[in-house]
Amino acid sequence: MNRSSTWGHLTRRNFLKLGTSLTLAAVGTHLIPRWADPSQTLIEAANPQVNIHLAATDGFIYLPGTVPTFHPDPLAPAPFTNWGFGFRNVTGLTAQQVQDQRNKFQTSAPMLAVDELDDVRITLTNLGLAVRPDLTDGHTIHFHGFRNAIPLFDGVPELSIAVPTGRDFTYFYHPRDPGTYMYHCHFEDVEHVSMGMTGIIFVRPAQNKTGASGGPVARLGGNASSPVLGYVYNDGVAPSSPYSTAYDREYGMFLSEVWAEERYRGAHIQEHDWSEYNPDIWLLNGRSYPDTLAPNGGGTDTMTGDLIPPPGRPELQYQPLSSLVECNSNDRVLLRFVNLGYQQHAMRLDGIPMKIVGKDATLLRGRDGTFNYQMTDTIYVGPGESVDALFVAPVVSTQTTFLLYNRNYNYLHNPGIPGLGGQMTEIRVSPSGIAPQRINRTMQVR
Ligand SMILES: [Cu+2]
Repeated sequence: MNRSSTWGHLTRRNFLKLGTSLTLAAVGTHLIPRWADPSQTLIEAANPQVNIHLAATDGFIYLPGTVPTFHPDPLAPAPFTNWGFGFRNVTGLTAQQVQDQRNKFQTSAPMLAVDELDDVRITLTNLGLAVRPDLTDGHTIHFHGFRNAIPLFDGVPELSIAVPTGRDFTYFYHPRDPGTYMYHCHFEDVEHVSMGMTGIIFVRPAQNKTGASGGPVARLGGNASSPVLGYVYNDGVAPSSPYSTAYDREYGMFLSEVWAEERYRGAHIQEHDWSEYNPDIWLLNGRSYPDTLAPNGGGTDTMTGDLIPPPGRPELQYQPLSSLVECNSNDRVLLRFVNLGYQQHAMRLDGIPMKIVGKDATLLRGRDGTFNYQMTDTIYVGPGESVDALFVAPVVSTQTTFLLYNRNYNYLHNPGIPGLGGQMTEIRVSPSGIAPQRINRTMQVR
């Protein structure tokens, strides 16, 4: 029998054609007009558009201390000490300025903040690796924890695409779940994450724009005179409630580690063995103590597109994120912890209790509505996890310093240097009105 010529009086080919036509007729009225439907345009216009442009490349950073053979790396031009990979915020730069950022990565990556229901487009440009042009690695953006990702925009190259050297790709997200997330490159991800292609992304709740239970619209929701800077989640309660997630100040705390041997061997075209992972330097927002206390970088130079170093600290040019927390008595302070290293960390704040209100971009509230917040002096955060913790600054009569530090003392030093280093920063509480009203002092992009 000729398989292609007879299915009764219908050829197989014609049967398939008919099936396709019927299927299109059935669903086409839903599919095709979707693109032309004016209501879609209205919905699109109602969602604020956020366009972010990131570049991925390599470069050099400064880390203190000495690890024999491996750190500082003699390949690093003064005042820098270690090679790495990372992202840069190049939003609004000219094409030439973007190209000029090759070999000028930033760590940790730019902190990104978007609003619930924003239409978020992040264009990633791969500028290549200046130190290892023999490596043709792609790069991607993986929005870790994002609940409604589709493979195309999930940044896992085995399942979708990666961005080759010299090319761009635009990722699209429509975030519906507020909270603290992270993003990282997923290409050769053990290496690219370890090399520094990691950062924090927040999704701010719709409650910022609406208030809740008679509470005010937040300043981050557009009410410039609001006493509330923002809400961590859509908590549905008044700011006076003990269950409110309202806050006056906001700080990201990004935890990672550096294994100096890996950085060195990569730069010098040598092999390393991941099973020997043995980090030497522990970082908060890309710096180790006491550099964690140095001010933020000065933003982007509009002429060159280069990062402006913190005042008097040229070696921190590519580590622009301070971890110093400054606040006034009775301020409600939000700490957004993210860990994208490879070790579990326990961050202790002596003298001020913290209230954990969210974990992994989820408000700690049961299905029956019961709030399950936790009071603690120690934040446990594993690799790939986030924790949202609020504290109320104690009433002080003179400026008082509290320490936020890794409870594992092995992570509280810089290699070869006596004394404290590593994952530690200070919380400086001033009497009311003294600390400058620095909000979002670690924020680099809206
Ligand atoms: Cu990468």
